[in-house]
Amino acid sequence: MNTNARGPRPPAWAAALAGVTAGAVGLGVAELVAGLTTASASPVVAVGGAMVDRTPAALKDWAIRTFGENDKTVLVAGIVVVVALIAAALGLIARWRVGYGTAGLAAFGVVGIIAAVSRPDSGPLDFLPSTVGAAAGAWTLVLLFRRAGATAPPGTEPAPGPGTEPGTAETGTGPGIGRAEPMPPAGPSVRRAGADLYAFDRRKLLTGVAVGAGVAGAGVVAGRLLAGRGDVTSARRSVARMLPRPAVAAKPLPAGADLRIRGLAPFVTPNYEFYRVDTALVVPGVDPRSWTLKIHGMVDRPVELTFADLLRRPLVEADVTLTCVSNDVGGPYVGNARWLGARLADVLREAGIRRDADMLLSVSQDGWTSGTPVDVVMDGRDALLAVAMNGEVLPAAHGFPVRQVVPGLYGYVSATKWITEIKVTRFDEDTAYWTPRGWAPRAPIKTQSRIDVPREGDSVPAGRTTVAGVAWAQHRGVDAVEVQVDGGEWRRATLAEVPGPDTWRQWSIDWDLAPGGHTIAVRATDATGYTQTAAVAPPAPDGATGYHTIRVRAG
Ligand SMILES: Nc1nc2c(c(=O)[nH]1)N[C@H]1C(S)=C(S)[C@@H](COP(=O)(O)O)O[C@H]1N2
Ligand SMILES: [Mo]
Repeated sequence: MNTNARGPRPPAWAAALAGVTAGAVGLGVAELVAGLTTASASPVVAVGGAMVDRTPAALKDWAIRTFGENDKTVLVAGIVVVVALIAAALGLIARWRVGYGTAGLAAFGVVGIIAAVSRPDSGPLDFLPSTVGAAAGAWTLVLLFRRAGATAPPGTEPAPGPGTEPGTAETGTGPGIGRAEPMPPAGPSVRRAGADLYAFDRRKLLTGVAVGAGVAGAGVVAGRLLAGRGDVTSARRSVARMLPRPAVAAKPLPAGADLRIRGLAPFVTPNYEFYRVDTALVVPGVDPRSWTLKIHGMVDRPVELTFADLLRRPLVEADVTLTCVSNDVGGPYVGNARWLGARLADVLREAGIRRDADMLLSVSQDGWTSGTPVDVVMDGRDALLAVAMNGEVLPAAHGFPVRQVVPGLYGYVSATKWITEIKVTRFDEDTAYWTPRGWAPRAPIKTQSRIDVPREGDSVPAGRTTVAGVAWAQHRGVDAVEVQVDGGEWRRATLAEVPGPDTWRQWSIDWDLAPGGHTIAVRATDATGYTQTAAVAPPAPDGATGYHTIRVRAG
């Protein structure tokens, strides 16, 4: 049968459905192949990753703020919807000529291939998922168009004559035609070009679509399961057994570090609640047995450490609060943990940093980069190659097996997760991931404070109310927090104890609130004597400023 002949056309809805099914089969098969080859570059992930890397900073910033930790899910859902729409369009185009539809699916495949092979961590098989997926999609489209329509073998039956009533076109009963639907009046489905009788077979199309949907779903599920082989759960378990005790243990937390006020962020952020920000659509699965850290560039002796090498070093414990530069004033992208790791400065000293180097360009397994000032890392603070977080092996999402932690610097210029490489270089020679995207090359954390209780918009009983929150000025330390109600006098809050200058600090103050609406503001002063600025600035390019201010109602 000649599906390419002009003429045989299923109705538009059927063609669109066939297109969407073909697209779904393509994506499902691609996921399956991606799982089989453990090339994590399924087209959705590859295209999504490419989009993440090419999204303007402002848009990404907006996405992070609007969708929070769900930003990746929203992106993937968006891609799937766009693919479905384009696939539907290709189905409609295929009514014209099936070859146009398959060509469109092939173009899809090419986009997927380009995205996959241009990933910084692409492997030799990364072209496969999109290639096989596109072929499967194209084949599905041809097959569905074939199923949707049947050409009566010439001469086997009376072709409806010119006098056939419109709207009740007899579709015949020959093999391959089955119980076809009555044709819509003057619909495009019945053509009588010579012997080419075309009839639209709805039932066959729908069963084909159902099979296609099944294949697509099975492909996605199986692909994901197979990709789960790259899962690091068991690797984390074996690392848990080999984690040494710290050579330099952190002092126990001061008893007064946590004010234990309901609604106030706990001093130690549990790992499962710790904010996560990164560009990775799929959490990189890094095998600690084959992991190495290469230190090269402006060094006297390039080194390559294995995970065992790292664990043989004296490990240091430190309480450090991480903060994301994208955090809005009052925002949630800040968390505090006890980290265990090797001193980065010692490792670098062994490599022998050249005098004129001023930047450490750290690289993650998935090709993300961060630029950290050399002098900050070497000044004696607890800059770590961390392997554990709050007494637990580093969670996969937080950088397993090894990440950087540098007190005092925003995450994007210091906290490289899944780290595999450090290039010792210069700021005027190398550029880290976020710099060309509108973020400052250097970014120390700004002195900030946040009100956790009450929350914006809360109603509280009139009279005495506890106002509490956290403040941070990592590596300088918080010396004072003041609270202001309705633009009046600033009053000093009580500060909780802290283990050192590298963590946030809880604070609280009791305030008598008269019935009615109130505005509560907070500001912190760090140990250098600097009081955070009231000037309101957005996160880009180097961190938001302004006082966190909430409105509450007392009554
Ligand atoms: N490999 C990699 N590491 C990364 C990032 C990233 O995108 N990729 N994002 C950084 C940013 S912007 C921040 S704020 C911290 C967040 O660390 P967390 O997710 O463990 O909280 O990780 C940093 N490390
Ligand atoms: Mo960040």
